[in-house]
Amino acid sequence: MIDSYASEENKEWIASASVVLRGFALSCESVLHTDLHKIISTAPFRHMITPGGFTMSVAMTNCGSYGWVSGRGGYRYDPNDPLTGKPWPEMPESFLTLAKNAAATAGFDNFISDVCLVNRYEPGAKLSLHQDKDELDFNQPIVSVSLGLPAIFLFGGLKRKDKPVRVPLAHGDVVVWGGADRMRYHGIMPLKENHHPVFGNQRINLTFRKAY
Ligand code: MD3
Ligand code: FE
Repeated sequence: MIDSYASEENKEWIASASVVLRGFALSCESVLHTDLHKIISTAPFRHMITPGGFTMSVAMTNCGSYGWVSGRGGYRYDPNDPLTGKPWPEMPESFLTLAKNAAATAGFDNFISDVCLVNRYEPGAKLSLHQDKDELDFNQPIVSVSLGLPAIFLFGGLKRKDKPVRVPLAHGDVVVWGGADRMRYHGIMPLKENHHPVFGNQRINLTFRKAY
């Protein structure tokens, strides 16, 4: 864990149980990049279909014991990748440790993630306001790692109509969401065209969850 995070000054609380840890993942960006490439060589990015029949603009893959999948039949966590019928790639140690350390820094001890959903945003891709409610235990936090191009995160309320707050997220930022904020509506604004020296013309988001 980075020393500077021993201090409360580096934690940007955006709600009572949600905190932005600016640059928390910077010290491990190269191992994350290497491990991400291993994952996508086995389980490539794909554009999933929503239950309503639309193709998502965000491309996704997973690693860990389960993966989040969407299709005409709805959303679910599946131990196997539907593209190959084989288990998702194992969660790399670098991912597991980063998520655990970030959660602990935010006050959520012993966060053992069993799913990492990997989202890839190319320019124009967005994620509409939604809630994450496919997990078993809503007392478990969610940890999100932003890599590559910056994006604007929309942080809404518990009702869809609540006006969202805009939170800019940059390469290396980690956000931990839990407790009272776990069921808030949230989304990502359409990604702007840009270039990142390591990740290129895209934003990668690692979303760590405990599904079961
Ligand atoms: C806030 N991903 O995969 S970070 C998602 O950047 C998702 O790719 C976004 O929303 C992304 O479902 C946002 C993760 C996130 C996840 C759950 C939350 C933020 C959250 C639950 C409550 C509040
Ligand atoms: Fe979400």
